[in-house]
Amino acid sequence: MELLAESAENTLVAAENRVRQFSTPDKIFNYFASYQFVNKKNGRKSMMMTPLEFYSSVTPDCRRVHGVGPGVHVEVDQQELDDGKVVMERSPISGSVLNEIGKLGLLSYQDFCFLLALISTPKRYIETTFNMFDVTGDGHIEAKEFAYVSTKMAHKSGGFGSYTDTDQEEILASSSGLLNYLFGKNRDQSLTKEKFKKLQTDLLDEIVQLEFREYDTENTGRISEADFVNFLLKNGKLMPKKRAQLIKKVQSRWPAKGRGVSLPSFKSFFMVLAGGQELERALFFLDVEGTGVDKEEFRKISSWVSQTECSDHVVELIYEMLDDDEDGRLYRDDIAQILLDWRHSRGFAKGGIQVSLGQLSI
Ligand SMILES: [Ca+2]
Ligand SMILES: [Ca+2]
Repeated sequence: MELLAESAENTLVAAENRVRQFSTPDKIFNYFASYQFVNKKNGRKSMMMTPLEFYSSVTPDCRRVHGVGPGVHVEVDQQELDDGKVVMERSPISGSVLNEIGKLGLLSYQDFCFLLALISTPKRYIETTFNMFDVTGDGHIEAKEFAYVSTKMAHKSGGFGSYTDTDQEEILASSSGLLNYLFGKNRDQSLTKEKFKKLQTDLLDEIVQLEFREYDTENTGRISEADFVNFLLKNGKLMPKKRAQLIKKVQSRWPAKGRGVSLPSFKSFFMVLAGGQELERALFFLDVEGTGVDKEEFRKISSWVSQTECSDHVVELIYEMLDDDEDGRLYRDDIAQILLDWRHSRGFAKGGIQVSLGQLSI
């Protein structure tokens, strides 16, 4: 029986991985959102998700919360929300920002697009992102500016967001937990650059911790080297046989009682991967002679991309996996595909702020 349940869950996990990887953001949102908010005043209905459903929608292999699928939802109205009748799964992380937002309401599609953009934009460019929202350039994002830009950003079927007065009224009056969190229920608070940056940091911290706990089920603070390989290669185009080989290789170097990977090391490499093409570009830059980069150079690049110290052990692991010819050097091609797959598997490639400068894009 248990085996059967497990294989059913594996099938579901694989199906959800495909949704995250191949669907457009609106379809991803509809798949994971389990509520339909009914506005009793005008009869309008809109899909909404819980903060943990947001986590699930950007985390491949997620088993904490599963999507309900398109067209499946529970109807709620403002009264029911205010009365606390919506029972949401809560995040186990202490000081959880997802729970803080959840206490104030659900997430709309615009919220989803915004949060996705926030976590998939490299920290180095967060000020640029802030400036995009601060339309008036006075150093504060007001609720109106937020509504305007997030609607423009939201991908809608039939083209990107258009924006009308009705949209603005709807959004500002909506029960969005994120708007309540950022601008207060009366929409009279504004968002400073500091608060904006803090939101990105807090969100990423929590999402990374939640994902780490998917492996570290007993909350020991470490995961095995093999789990780290799984985390890196999730959904990659790598053949299952090749993946199994890599895991075996890593396991034989660091057997069950190996050192393991700590949460800070995991987090710092998550940031490297989330940094878009930064790592690839930096590798290319340092490797103009085409001789590859050694471990120390790789560690330096990774630390600089993630803006945190990348651990020696993680670098050892990466080389164990990817340095096929064992010359102690990695080339751009050794890592480019993994990086790309990793971002695609969580929809980051669709959500990040895109900036381009001539032929260069981030
Ligand atoms: Ca402003
Ligand atoms: Ca090599």
